[in-house]
Amino acid sequence: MIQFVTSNEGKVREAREYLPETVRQVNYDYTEIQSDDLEAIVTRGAREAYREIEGDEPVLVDDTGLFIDAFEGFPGPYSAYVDDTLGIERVQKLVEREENHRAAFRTVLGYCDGKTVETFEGSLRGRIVPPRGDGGFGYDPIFEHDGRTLAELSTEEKNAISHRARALAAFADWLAVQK
Ligand code: ITT
Ligand code: NA
Repeated sequence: MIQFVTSNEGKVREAREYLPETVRQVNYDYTEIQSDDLEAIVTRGAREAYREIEGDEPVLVDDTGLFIDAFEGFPGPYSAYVDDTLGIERVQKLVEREENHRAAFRTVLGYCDGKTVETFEGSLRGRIVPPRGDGGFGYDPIFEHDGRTLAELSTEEKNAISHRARALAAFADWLAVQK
């Protein structure tokens, strides 16, 4: 069993489809240190969550950012704040005024089982477009990859290509050789 420490149900849905292990969602608000380094954020977060959550089941945390080329990678680690304040439609309108609409999603997973802390990374390139589709979550409606926005994909289709799926794949491979 793995305790996925996140408030985001979309992340949990994707992880459940991907991992052979049972995934339990745990709401614990670990400290997200002010950093532009997702690895540092999840390494600290996974350690803290493991220490603070009762029991000794391993924990997994996920920090994801949208990195927009024209804005030198902004909002990146501040993507949740920008989603909550500006909102994705306004982000898209700002990008529309730029020549370059390209962007990348990047996910870093942090795993801690008390003995070791490991991180796993995945990314996906695409471009920012006016919102389309009603699947997915977060920035998915404005992120187009291969002609479709991620909100136009089923969970299964998103899992075949996404930043999170690539990180989950690396994690699953690592877990498999630990056994
Ligand atoms: P937790 O920290 O509780 O896990 P969160 O939603 O705050 O949940 P992040 O900080 O990692 O998670 O997410 C940053 C923002 O990016 C936030 O607005 C998410 O909705 C969004 N996001 C994360 N993964 C995404 C994905 O696969 N597709 C689209 N948007 C995503
Ligand atoms: Na977060």
